Amino acid sequence: MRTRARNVKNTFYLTTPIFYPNAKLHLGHAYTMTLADALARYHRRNDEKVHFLAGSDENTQKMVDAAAKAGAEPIAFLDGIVQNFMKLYASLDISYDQFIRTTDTNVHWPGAQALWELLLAAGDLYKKEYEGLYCVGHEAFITDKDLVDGKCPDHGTEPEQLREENYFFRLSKYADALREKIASDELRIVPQSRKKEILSFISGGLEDVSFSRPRRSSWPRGLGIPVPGDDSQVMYVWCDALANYISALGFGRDDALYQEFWPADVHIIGKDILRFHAAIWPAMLLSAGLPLPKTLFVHGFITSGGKKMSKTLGNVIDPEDLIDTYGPDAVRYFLLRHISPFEDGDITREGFKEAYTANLTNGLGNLVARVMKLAEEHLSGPVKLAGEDTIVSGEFAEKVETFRFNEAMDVVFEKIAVADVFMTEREPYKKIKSADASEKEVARRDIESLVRQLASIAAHLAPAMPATSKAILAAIRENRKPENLFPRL
Ligand code: ME8
Repeated sequence: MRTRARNVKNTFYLTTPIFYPNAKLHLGHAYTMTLADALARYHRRNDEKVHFLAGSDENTQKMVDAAAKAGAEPIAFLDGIVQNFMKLYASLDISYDQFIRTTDTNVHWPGAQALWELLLAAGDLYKKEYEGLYCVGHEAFITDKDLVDGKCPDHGTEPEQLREENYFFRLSKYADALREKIASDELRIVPQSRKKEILSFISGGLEDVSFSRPRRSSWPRGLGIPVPGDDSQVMYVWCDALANYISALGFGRDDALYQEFWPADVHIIGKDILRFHAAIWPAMLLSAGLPLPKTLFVHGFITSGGKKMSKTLGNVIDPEDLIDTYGPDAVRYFLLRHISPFEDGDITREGFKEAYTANLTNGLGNLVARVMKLAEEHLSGPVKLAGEDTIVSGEFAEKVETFRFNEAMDVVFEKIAVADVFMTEREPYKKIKSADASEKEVARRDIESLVRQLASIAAHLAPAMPATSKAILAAIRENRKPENLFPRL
Protein backbone atom coordinates (compact mmCIF):
# COMPACT_ATOMS: atom_id res chain seq x y z
CA MET A 1 0.00 0.00 0.00
CA ARG A 2 1.21 3.45 -0.83
CA THR A 3 -0.29 6.69 0.25
CA ARG A 4 0.14 10.29 -0.83
CA ALA A 5 3.75 11.40 -1.04
CA ARG A 6 5.20 12.18 2.37
CA ASN A 7 8.31 11.63 4.34
CA VAL A 8 7.96 8.02 5.32
CA LYS A 9 9.99 7.31 8.41
CA ASN A 10 10.81 3.67 8.50
CA THR A 11 10.04 2.81 12.11
CA PHE A 12 6.84 3.20 14.07
CA TYR A 13 6.64 2.40 17.77
CA LEU A 14 3.16 2.10 19.18
CA THR A 15 2.28 1.24 22.76
CA THR A 16 -0.91 0.43 24.64
CA PRO A 17 -1.62 0.66 28.38
CA ILE A 18 -0.52 -2.41 30.23
CA PHE A 19 -3.81 -3.59 31.72
CA TYR A 20 -4.30 -4.90 35.24
CA PRO A 21 -4.77 -8.65 35.15
CA ASN A 22 -6.92 -8.80 38.26
CA ALA A 23 -10.08 -9.32 36.25
CA LYS A 24 -11.21 -10.26 32.75
CA LEU A 25 -10.69 -7.67 30.05
CA HIS A 26 -13.86 -5.91 28.99
CA LEU A 27 -15.01 -4.09 25.90
CA GLY A 28 -13.16 -0.90 26.91
CA HIS A 29 -9.85 -2.76 26.81
CA ALA A 30 -10.82 -4.41 23.53
CA TYR A 31 -11.51 -0.92 22.21
CA THR A 32 -8.02 0.37 23.05
CA MET A 33 -6.47 -2.68 21.43
CA THR A 34 -8.59 -2.39 18.29
CA LEU A 35 -7.63 1.25 17.77
CA ALA A 36 -3.98 0.34 18.28
CA ASP A 37 -4.18 -2.64 15.97
CA ALA A 38 -5.78 -0.66 13.14
CA LEU A 39 -3.04 1.93 13.47
CA ALA A 40 -0.29 -0.70 13.56
CA ARG A 41 -1.66 -2.46 10.48
CA TYR A 42 -1.98 0.83 8.62
CA HIS A 43 1.65 1.74 9.30
CA ARG A 44 2.90 -1.76 8.41
CA ARG A 45 1.16 -1.50 5.06
CA ASN A 46 2.81 1.87 4.65
CA ASP A 47 6.16 0.09 4.59
CA GLU A 48 7.13 1.14 8.08
CA LYS A 49 8.82 -1.20 10.51
CA VAL A 50 6.27 -1.33 13.29
CA HIS A 51 6.75 -2.37 16.88
CA PHE A 52 3.37 -2.77 18.60
CA LEU A 53 3.59 -3.33 22.34
CA ALA A 54 0.97 -4.84 24.63
CA GLY A 55 1.33 -5.97 28.21
CA SER A 56 0.09 -6.42 31.75
CA ASP A 57 0.62 -4.42 34.92
CA GLU A 58 1.17 -7.02 37.59
CA ASN A 59 3.08 -5.69 40.60
CA THR A 60 0.16 -4.37 42.58
CA GLN A 61 -1.74 -5.07 45.74
CA LYS A 62 -4.89 -5.60 43.64
CA MET A 63 -3.19 -8.63 42.13
CA VAL A 64 -2.24 -10.08 45.49
CA ASP A 65 -5.83 -9.56 46.68
CA ALA A 66 -7.35 -11.08 43.55
CA ALA A 67 -5.07 -14.13 43.76
CA ALA A 68 -5.90 -14.61 47.45
CA LYS A 69 -9.60 -14.38 46.66
CA ALA A 70 -9.17 -17.04 43.98
CA GLY A 71 -7.17 -19.14 46.47
CA ALA A 72 -4.18 -19.15 44.11
CA GLU A 73 -0.51 -18.38 44.36
CA PRO A 74 -0.04 -14.88 42.81
CA ILE A 75 2.33 -15.65 39.93
CA ALA A 76 0.40 -18.78 38.84
CA PHE A 77 -2.82 -16.76 39.08
CA LEU A 78 -1.31 -14.06 36.87
CA ASP A 79 -0.09 -16.59 34.31
CA GLY A 80 -3.67 -17.80 33.88
CA ILE A 81 -5.11 -14.32 33.39
CA VAL A 82 -2.39 -13.30 30.97
CA GLN A 83 -3.29 -16.38 28.90
CA ASN A 84 -6.83 -15.00 28.76
CA PHE A 85 -5.56 -11.60 27.56
CA MET A 86 -3.72 -13.35 24.77
CA LYS A 87 -6.73 -15.49 23.89
CA LEU A 88 -8.89 -12.40 23.53
CA TYR A 89 -6.24 -10.67 21.41
CA ALA A 90 -5.95 -13.71 19.15
CA SER A 91 -9.71 -13.90 18.66
CA LEU A 92 -9.85 -10.17 17.88
CA ASP A 93 -6.91 -10.41 15.43
CA ILE A 94 -4.70 -8.07 17.47
CA SER A 95 -1.29 -8.17 15.82
CA TYR A 96 0.90 -7.08 18.73
CA ASP A 97 4.62 -7.69 18.28
CA GLN A 98 5.51 -8.03 21.95
CA PHE A 99 3.74 -8.66 25.22
CA ILE A 100 5.48 -7.28 28.30
CA ARG A 101 4.72 -8.42 31.84
CA THR A 102 5.96 -6.29 34.70
CA THR A 103 6.73 -9.42 36.74
CA ASP A 104 9.27 -10.41 34.09
CA THR A 105 12.48 -10.17 36.05
CA ASN A 106 14.65 -10.60 32.96
CA VAL A 107 12.99 -8.18 30.58
CA HIS A 108 11.20 -5.56 32.66
CA TRP A 109 13.08 -5.24 35.93
CA PRO A 110 16.50 -4.22 34.56
CA GLY A 111 14.83 -1.45 32.53
CA ALA A 112 12.82 -0.08 35.44
CA GLN A 113 15.87 -0.23 37.70
CA ALA A 114 18.11 1.50 35.13
CA LEU A 115 15.54 4.27 34.84
CA TRP A 116 15.36 4.58 38.64
CA GLU A 117 19.14 4.95 38.79
CA LEU A 118 19.03 7.80 36.26
CA LEU A 119 16.39 9.65 38.29
CA LEU A 120 18.47 9.14 41.41
CA ALA A 121 21.65 10.37 39.67
CA ALA A 122 19.73 13.47 38.54
CA GLY A 123 18.99 14.21 42.21
CA ASP A 124 15.25 13.80 41.64
CA LEU A 125 14.55 11.01 44.14
CA TYR A 126 14.59 11.67 47.87
CA LYS A 127 13.32 9.89 50.97
CA LYS A 128 10.49 11.36 52.95
CA GLU A 129 8.03 10.26 55.56
CA TYR A 130 4.60 9.60 54.21
CA GLU A 131 1.62 9.78 56.45
CA GLY A 132 -1.83 8.56 55.61
CA LEU A 133 -4.72 6.24 56.26
CA TYR A 134 -3.53 2.66 56.10
CA CYS A 135 -5.84 -0.30 55.60
CA VAL A 136 -4.37 -3.45 57.10
CA GLY A 137 -6.55 -5.67 54.89
CA HIS A 138 -5.27 -3.96 51.74
CA GLU A 139 -1.78 -3.54 53.17
CA ALA A 140 -1.93 -0.18 51.47
CA PHE A 141 -2.79 3.46 52.03
CA ILE A 142 -6.30 4.43 51.14
CA THR A 143 -7.81 7.87 50.98
CA ASP A 144 -10.69 9.50 52.78
CA LYS A 145 -12.67 9.23 49.58
CA ASP A 146 -12.40 5.43 49.61
CA LEU A 147 -14.08 5.15 53.02
CA VAL A 148 -17.71 4.33 53.62
CA ASP A 149 -18.88 5.40 57.08
CA GLY A 150 -15.24 5.79 58.06
CA LYS A 151 -14.45 2.19 57.16
CA CYS A 152 -12.74 0.43 54.27
CA PRO A 153 -15.64 -0.88 52.17
CA ASP A 154 -13.71 -4.04 51.21
CA HIS A 155 -12.66 -5.04 54.70
CA GLY A 156 -15.17 -3.31 56.94
CA THR A 157 -12.37 -2.07 59.19
CA GLU A 158 -11.33 1.40 60.24
CA PRO A 159 -7.99 2.42 58.72
CA GLU A 160 -5.05 3.39 60.93
CA GLN A 161 -3.12 6.62 60.69
CA LEU A 162 0.34 5.40 59.71
CA ARG A 163 3.71 6.85 58.79
CA GLU A 164 6.25 5.19 56.60
CA GLU A 165 9.29 6.18 54.61
CA ASN A 166 8.98 6.40 50.83
CA TYR A 167 11.11 7.67 48.03
CA PHE A 168 9.58 10.70 46.34
CA PHE A 169 10.11 11.98 42.81
CA ARG A 170 10.55 15.73 42.25
CA LEU A 171 7.66 16.10 39.84
CA SER A 172 7.17 19.72 40.96
CA LYS A 173 10.51 20.66 39.39
CA TYR A 174 9.27 19.78 35.91
CA ALA A 175 5.96 21.66 35.75
CA ASP A 176 7.29 24.53 33.62
CA ALA A 177 9.23 22.30 31.25
CA LEU A 178 6.23 20.02 30.79
CA ARG A 179 3.92 22.92 30.08
CA GLU A 180 6.28 24.23 27.45
CA LYS A 181 6.77 20.84 25.73
CA ILE A 182 3.04 20.17 25.63
CA ALA A 183 2.02 23.68 24.57
CA SER A 184 4.55 23.62 21.72
CA ASP A 185 3.45 20.11 20.63
CA GLU A 186 6.93 18.73 21.14
CA LEU A 187 4.86 16.25 23.13
CA ARG A 188 1.69 16.25 21.08
CA ILE A 189 -1.55 15.43 22.85
CA VAL A 190 -4.51 14.43 20.72
CA PRO A 191 -7.29 15.54 20.87
CA GLN A 192 -6.96 19.25 21.67
CA SER A 193 -9.48 18.99 24.50
CA ARG A 194 -7.13 16.64 26.37
CA LYS A 195 -4.17 18.91 25.69
CA LYS A 196 -6.11 21.79 27.25
CA GLU A 197 -7.15 19.62 30.18
CA ILE A 198 -3.60 18.61 31.02
CA LEU A 199 -2.19 22.11 30.52
CA SER A 200 -4.69 23.48 32.99
CA PHE A 201 -3.89 20.65 35.42
CA ILE A 202 -0.16 21.42 35.21
CA SER A 203 -0.78 25.14 35.58
CA GLY A 204 -2.30 24.41 38.97
CA GLY A 205 1.18 23.26 40.06
CA LEU A 206 2.49 19.71 40.46
CA GLU A 207 3.32 18.03 43.73
CA ASP A 208 6.12 15.56 44.19
CA VAL A 209 4.87 11.97 44.01
CA SER A 210 5.55 8.94 46.14
CA PHE A 211 7.67 6.51 44.15
CA SER A 212 8.16 3.50 46.46
CA ARG A 213 6.63 1.43 49.25
CA PRO A 214 8.20 -0.65 51.99
CA ARG A 215 8.16 -4.28 50.88
CA ARG A 216 5.15 -6.01 52.45
CA SER A 217 5.72 -9.39 53.97
CA SER A 218 2.79 -10.91 52.03
CA TRP A 219 4.30 -10.04 48.67
CA PRO A 220 6.15 -12.92 47.04
CA ARG A 221 9.68 -12.17 45.85
CA GLY A 222 8.64 -12.22 42.19
CA LEU A 223 6.21 -9.38 42.71
CA GLY A 224 7.39 -5.77 43.14
CA ILE A 225 10.62 -4.43 41.73
CA PRO A 226 13.29 -3.89 44.39
CA VAL A 227 14.54 -0.31 44.61
CA PRO A 228 18.20 -0.39 43.52
CA GLY A 229 20.42 -0.23 46.58
CA ASP A 230 17.49 -0.44 49.04
CA ASP A 231 16.00 -3.88 49.30
CA SER A 232 13.53 -2.79 51.97
CA GLN A 233 11.57 -0.85 49.34
CA VAL A 234 9.77 -1.79 46.14
CA MET A 235 8.91 0.60 43.35
CA TYR A 236 5.45 2.09 43.36
CA VAL A 237 3.40 2.12 40.13
CA TRP A 238 5.00 5.06 38.36
CA CYS A 239 8.51 3.83 37.83
CA ASP A 240 7.27 0.25 37.70
CA ALA A 241 4.42 0.47 35.20
CA LEU A 242 5.44 3.41 33.01
CA ALA A 243 8.96 2.06 32.53
CA ASN A 244 7.46 -0.80 30.50
CA TYR A 245 7.52 1.34 27.39
CA ILE A 246 11.32 1.36 27.39
CA SER A 247 12.14 -1.83 29.31
CA ALA A 248 10.30 -3.79 26.60
CA LEU A 249 12.84 -2.42 24.12
CA GLY A 250 15.74 -3.65 26.24
CA PHE A 251 16.55 -0.40 27.98
CA GLY A 252 19.10 -1.11 30.74
CA ARG A 253 19.85 -4.53 29.28
CA ASP A 254 20.45 -4.94 25.56
CA ASP A 255 19.21 -1.75 24.02
CA ALA A 256 19.36 -2.42 20.26
CA LEU A 257 15.56 -2.21 19.98
CA TYR A 258 15.54 0.85 22.22
CA GLN A 259 18.00 2.57 19.89
CA GLU A 260 15.90 1.61 16.92
CA PHE A 261 12.42 2.48 18.20
CA TRP A 262 12.54 5.01 21.02
CA PRO A 263 11.00 7.59 21.24
CA ALA A 264 7.54 6.09 20.84
CA ASP A 265 5.58 7.48 17.94
CA VAL A 266 2.30 6.99 19.74
CA HIS A 267 1.24 6.00 23.23
CA ILE A 268 -2.45 5.08 23.02
CA ILE A 269 -4.24 5.54 26.33
CA GLY A 270 -7.75 5.97 27.73
CA LYS A 271 -8.71 9.30 29.27
CA ASP A 272 -8.43 7.88 32.80
CA ILE A 273 -4.66 7.66 32.64
CA LEU A 274 -3.91 10.99 30.96
CA ARG A 275 -2.18 12.56 33.97
CA PHE A 276 0.21 9.68 34.44
CA HIS A 277 1.20 9.74 30.81
CA ALA A 278 1.21 13.47 30.19
CA ALA A 279 2.78 14.62 33.46
CA ILE A 280 4.58 11.93 35.47
CA TRP A 281 5.97 9.91 32.56
CA PRO A 282 7.43 12.79 30.52
CA ALA A 283 8.82 14.34 33.72
CA MET A 284 10.61 11.07 34.45
CA LEU A 285 12.05 11.03 30.94
CA LEU A 286 13.19 14.65 31.23
CA SER A 287 14.85 13.86 34.54
CA ALA A 288 16.58 10.82 33.02
CA GLY A 289 17.67 12.82 29.97
CA LEU A 290 15.73 10.55 27.59
CA PRO A 291 13.68 11.66 24.58
CA LEU A 292 9.95 12.22 25.05
CA PRO A 293 7.31 10.20 23.19
CA LYS A 294 6.01 12.09 20.18
CA THR A 295 2.27 11.70 20.58
CA LEU A 296 -0.24 10.71 23.20
CA PHE A 297 -3.51 9.67 21.64
CA VAL A 298 -6.19 9.79 24.31
CA HIS A 299 -9.47 8.03 23.60
CA GLY A 300 -12.76 8.32 25.46
CA PHE A 301 -14.72 5.70 27.34
CA ILE A 302 -17.27 3.22 26.13
CA THR A 303 -20.59 3.24 27.88
CA SER A 304 -23.59 0.99 27.41
CA GLY A 305 -27.01 2.55 27.19
CA GLY A 306 -25.45 5.83 28.34
CA LYS A 307 -24.09 4.28 31.55
CA LYS A 308 -20.79 2.88 32.70
CA MET A 309 -20.93 -0.87 32.20
CA SER A 310 -21.59 -2.53 35.51
CA LYS A 311 -22.64 -5.96 36.66
CA THR A 312 -25.39 -4.51 38.84
CA LEU A 313 -26.92 -2.60 35.94
CA GLY A 314 -26.66 -5.74 33.80
CA ASN A 315 -25.33 -3.74 30.85
CA VAL A 316 -21.87 -5.32 30.62
CA ILE A 317 -21.05 -6.46 27.10
CA ASP A 318 -18.38 -9.14 26.95
CA PRO A 319 -16.13 -8.74 23.88
CA GLU A 320 -15.81 -12.52 23.62
CA ASP A 321 -19.60 -12.95 23.35
CA LEU A 322 -19.76 -10.40 20.55
CA ILE A 323 -16.84 -12.01 18.72
CA ASP A 324 -18.41 -15.47 19.06
CA THR A 325 -21.69 -14.26 17.60
CA TYR A 326 -20.59 -11.78 14.94
CA GLY A 327 -16.92 -12.51 14.25
CA PRO A 328 -13.88 -10.34 14.97
CA ASP A 329 -14.23 -7.99 12.01
CA ALA A 330 -17.80 -7.02 12.89
CA VAL A 331 -16.65 -6.09 16.39
CA ARG A 332 -13.67 -4.15 15.05
CA TYR A 333 -15.98 -2.47 12.54
CA PHE A 334 -18.38 -1.30 15.22
CA LEU A 335 -15.68 -0.04 17.56
CA LEU A 336 -13.83 1.83 14.85
CA ARG A 337 -16.77 3.32 12.99
CA HIS A 338 -19.52 3.83 15.53
CA ILE A 339 -17.50 5.01 18.53
CA SER A 340 -15.88 8.43 18.34
CA PRO A 341 -12.16 8.07 19.02
CA PHE A 342 -12.07 11.30 21.04
CA GLU A 343 -15.31 11.33 23.00
CA ASP A 344 -17.16 8.77 25.05
CA GLY A 345 -19.15 6.42 22.85
CA ASP A 346 -22.08 4.14 23.47
CA ILE A 347 -22.82 0.56 22.57
CA THR A 348 -25.88 -1.58 23.11
CA ARG A 349 -26.60 -5.07 21.80
CA GLU A 350 -29.51 -3.70 19.76
CA GLY A 351 -27.41 -0.89 18.27
CA PHE A 352 -24.68 -3.35 17.41
CA LYS A 353 -27.05 -5.72 15.65
CA GLU A 354 -28.67 -2.89 13.72
CA ALA A 355 -25.29 -1.58 12.48
CA TYR A 356 -24.18 -5.12 11.63
CA THR A 357 -27.28 -5.88 9.56
CA ALA A 358 -27.52 -2.53 7.79
CA ASN A 359 -23.86 -1.93 6.99
CA LEU A 360 -22.19 -5.32 6.93
CA THR A 361 -24.87 -7.86 5.92
CA ASN A 362 -26.92 -5.62 3.61
CA GLY A 363 -24.12 -3.20 2.76
CA LEU A 364 -20.62 -4.56 2.32
CA GLY A 365 -21.44 -8.30 2.36
CA ASN A 366 -24.25 -7.96 -0.16
CA LEU A 367 -22.17 -5.82 -2.53
CA VAL A 368 -19.26 -8.29 -2.49
CA ALA A 369 -21.60 -11.23 -3.08
CA ARG A 370 -23.41 -9.57 -6.00
CA VAL A 371 -20.28 -8.31 -7.74
CA MET A 372 -18.31 -11.52 -7.36
CA LYS A 373 -21.25 -13.63 -8.50
CA LEU A 374 -21.41 -11.57 -11.69
CA ALA A 375 -17.64 -11.80 -12.11
CA GLU A 376 -17.60 -15.56 -11.56
CA GLU A 377 -20.41 -16.14 -14.05
CA HIS A 378 -19.50 -13.66 -16.75
CA LEU A 379 -15.77 -12.92 -16.75
CA SER A 380 -13.42 -15.34 -18.44
CA GLY A 381 -10.89 -15.12 -15.59
CA PRO A 382 -9.76 -13.04 -12.63
CA VAL A 383 -9.45 -9.28 -13.13
CA LYS A 384 -5.75 -8.42 -13.20
CA LEU A 385 -5.34 -5.75 -10.56
CA ALA A 386 -2.99 -2.84 -11.15
CA GLY A 387 -1.00 -1.17 -8.36
CA GLU A 388 -3.34 1.79 -8.28
CA ASP A 389 -6.35 -0.41 -7.57
CA THR A 390 -5.10 -0.97 -4.04
CA ILE A 391 -3.64 2.43 -3.17
CA VAL A 392 -5.43 4.14 -0.31
CA SER A 393 -6.63 7.66 -0.87
CA GLY A 394 -4.90 10.68 0.62
CA GLU A 395 -8.11 11.56 2.44
CA PHE A 396 -8.22 8.14 4.11
CA ALA A 397 -4.53 8.23 5.00
CA GLU A 398 -4.85 11.65 6.55
CA LYS A 399 -7.77 10.55 8.70
CA VAL A 400 -6.02 7.44 10.00
CA GLU A 401 -2.81 9.33 10.69
CA THR A 402 -4.75 11.83 12.77
CA PHE A 403 -6.61 9.02 14.58
CA ARG A 404 -10.02 9.87 13.11
CA PHE A 405 -10.80 6.22 12.55
CA ASN A 406 -14.56 6.71 12.41
CA GLU A 407 -14.18 9.24 9.60
CA ALA A 408 -11.71 6.99 7.82
CA MET A 409 -14.32 4.22 7.95
CA ASP A 410 -16.89 6.63 6.55
CA VAL A 411 -14.57 7.16 3.57
CA VAL A 412 -14.61 3.39 2.92
CA PHE A 413 -18.36 3.08 3.34
CA GLU A 414 -18.82 6.00 0.97
CA LYS A 415 -16.98 3.90 -1.63
CA ILE A 416 -19.37 1.04 -0.93
CA ALA A 417 -22.32 3.38 -1.46
CA VAL A 418 -20.78 4.61 -4.74
CA ALA A 419 -20.38 1.03 -5.98
CA ASP A 420 -23.99 0.26 -5.04
CA VAL A 421 -25.22 3.26 -7.03
CA PHE A 422 -23.01 2.26 -9.97
CA MET A 423 -24.59 -1.20 -9.94
CA THR A 424 -28.13 0.15 -9.71
CA GLU A 425 -27.70 2.79 -12.40
CA ARG A 426 -25.73 0.78 -14.93
CA GLU A 427 -27.54 -2.53 -14.41
CA PRO A 428 -24.72 -4.81 -15.61
CA TYR A 429 -26.69 -7.83 -14.33
CA LYS A 430 -29.39 -7.08 -16.96
CA LYS A 431 -27.17 -5.89 -19.79
CA ILE A 432 -24.86 -8.88 -19.57
CA LYS A 433 -27.78 -11.00 -20.81
CA SER A 434 -28.42 -8.70 -23.78
CA ALA A 435 -28.38 -10.06 -27.32
CA ASP A 436 -26.57 -6.91 -28.39
CA ALA A 437 -22.82 -7.66 -28.35
CA SER A 438 -21.77 -4.08 -27.66
CA GLU A 439 -24.18 -3.73 -24.72
CA LYS A 440 -22.88 -7.03 -23.39
CA GLU A 441 -19.33 -5.70 -23.68
CA VAL A 442 -20.27 -2.53 -21.75
CA ALA A 443 -21.73 -4.74 -19.01
CA ARG A 444 -18.58 -6.86 -18.92
CA ARG A 445 -16.45 -3.74 -18.45
CA ASP A 446 -18.77 -2.49 -15.75
CA ILE A 447 -18.38 -5.78 -13.89
CA GLU A 448 -14.62 -5.42 -14.21
CA SER A 449 -14.85 -1.88 -12.87
CA LEU A 450 -16.92 -3.11 -9.94
CA VAL A 451 -14.30 -5.76 -9.14
CA ARG A 452 -11.65 -3.03 -9.13
CA GLN A 453 -13.82 -0.94 -6.84
CA LEU A 454 -14.04 -3.96 -4.52
CA ALA A 455 -10.25 -4.27 -4.56
CA SER A 456 -9.95 -0.64 -3.52
CA ILE A 457 -12.53 -1.15 -0.77
CA ALA A 458 -10.59 -4.21 0.44
CA ALA A 459 -7.31 -2.25 0.53
CA HIS A 460 -8.94 0.50 2.57
CA LEU A 461 -10.44 -2.08 4.93
CA ALA A 462 -7.17 -3.89 5.60
CA PRO A 463 -6.21 -2.01 8.80
CA ALA A 464 -9.70 -2.15 10.32
CA MET A 465 -11.09 -5.45 9.05
CA PRO A 466 -8.11 -7.59 8.07
CA ALA A 467 -9.88 -10.92 7.59
CA THR A 468 -12.62 -9.37 5.45
CA SER A 469 -10.06 -7.52 3.37
CA LYS A 470 -8.15 -10.74 2.77
CA ALA A 471 -11.30 -12.68 1.90
CA ILE A 472 -12.35 -10.08 -0.68
CA LEU A 473 -8.91 -9.98 -2.29
CA ALA A 474 -8.74 -13.78 -2.39
CA ALA A 475 -12.17 -13.92 -4.05
CA ILE A 476 -10.97 -11.43 -6.67
CA ARG A 477 -7.78 -13.39 -7.28
CA GLU A 478 -9.72 -16.62 -7.74
CA ASN A 479 -12.67 -14.96 -9.49
CA ARG A 480 -15.30 -16.57 -7.33
CA LYS A 481 -18.10 -15.51 -5.05
CA PRO A 482 -16.78 -15.83 -1.47
CA GLU A 483 -18.51 -17.52 1.45
CA ASN A 484 -21.15 -15.34 3.01
CA LEU A 485 -19.03 -12.67 4.72
CA PHE A 486 -21.64 -11.40 7.18
CA PRO A 487 -24.48 -13.92 7.60
CA ARG A 488 -27.89 -12.58 8.55
CA LEU A 489 -28.34 -13.09 12.30
O1 ME8 B 1 -5.06 1.77 34.17
N1 ME8 B 1 -13.84 2.48 27.63
O2 ME8 B 1 -4.98 -0.50 33.72
P1 ME8 B 1 -6.52 -0.85 33.51
C1 ME8 B 1 -12.70 2.55 26.93
N2 ME8 B 1 -2.51 -0.62 34.57
N3 ME8 B 1 -11.52 2.16 27.40
C2 ME8 B 1 -11.46 1.67 28.64
C3 ME8 B 1 -12.60 1.58 29.46
C4 ME8 B 1 -13.86 2.00 28.89
N4 ME8 B 1 -15.01 1.91 29.53
N5 ME8 B 1 -12.24 1.07 30.64
C5 ME8 B 1 -10.89 0.85 30.55
C6 ME8 B 1 -4.46 0.72 34.08
N6 ME8 B 1 -10.43 1.21 29.34
C7 ME8 B 1 -2.95 0.70 34.30
C8 ME8 B 1 -2.28 1.28 33.07
S1 ME8 B 1 -0.11 2.03 31.71
C9 ME8 B 1 1.52 2.24 32.04
C10 ME8 B 1 -0.81 1.46 33.21
C11 ME8 B 1 -9.07 1.07 28.82
O3 ME8 B 1 -6.58 -2.33 33.40
C12 ME8 B 1 -8.38 2.38 28.60
O4 ME8 B 1 -7.33 2.19 27.65
O5 ME8 B 1 -7.34 -0.18 34.55
C13 ME8 B 1 -7.76 2.67 29.94
O6 ME8 B 1 -6.72 3.60 29.85
C14 ME8 B 1 -7.30 1.30 30.35
O7 ME8 B 1 -8.32 0.42 29.82
C15 ME8 B 1 -7.17 1.09 31.86
O8 ME8 B 1 -6.87 -0.25 32.08
